[in-house]
Amino acid sequence: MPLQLYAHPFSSYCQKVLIALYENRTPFEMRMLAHDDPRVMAEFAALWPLKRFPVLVDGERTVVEASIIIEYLGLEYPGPVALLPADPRAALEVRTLDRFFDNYISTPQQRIVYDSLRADTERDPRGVADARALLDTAYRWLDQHMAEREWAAGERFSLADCGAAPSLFYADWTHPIDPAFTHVRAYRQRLLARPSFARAVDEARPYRPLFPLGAPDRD
Ligand SMILES: N[C@@H](CCC(=O)N[C@@H](CS)C(=O)NCC(=O)O)C(=O)O
Repeated sequence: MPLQLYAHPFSSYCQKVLIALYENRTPFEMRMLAHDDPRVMAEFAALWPLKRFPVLVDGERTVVEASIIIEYLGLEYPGPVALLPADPRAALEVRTLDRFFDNYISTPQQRIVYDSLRADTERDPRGVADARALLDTAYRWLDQHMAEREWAAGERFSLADCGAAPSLFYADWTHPIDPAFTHVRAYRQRLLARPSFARAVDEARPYRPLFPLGAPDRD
């Protein structure tokens, strides 16, 4: 049975895993999450009651959390691109950067988007302001961090870049990266040029009208 990925092409955390799958040309079957397909939605809810996607199914095994899925793929289905270095200390650096993109770029970005979906009476202006301030601080830190490196953890494309690509992509749509942060903007462009992410972005293009804040007319 092929690997099955319960996912949606427009989701940032799904794109994170798709990048890893595409980097290593790992075969898998997409179980597309769509509200007009209750059978897939029910399978997904039964697999992971927390209902956060993506979810990977490998035979009897269910793997959740994008970073863990990518680590699992590296262990069970290794390919030419090792997304975690074999050296445990180098791997710590990669995992640190991966946490940075999830916690300090993706999380505040999602907070702003989810807030926009609420009724006016349930909005959380303080939470949104905090999220925007956190993104500004994270962009500033990342700009210095990326000043002299090609990829987030150094010379090699890694798990951290899988997370960075969609999180910076949507964060810039949600809370534009100041032009002064030239290194962050250049890094975002390098990520967009990476074939694995370019493919994920292309596959998600038809869903842009779904972006709650209104997708800009650019990548
Ligand atoms: N910590 C999870 C986060 C996954 C996540 O937030 N996925 C979003 C889609 S990008 C989701 O499930 N959203 C549905 C919801 O929040 O109810 C991971 O790393 O996989």
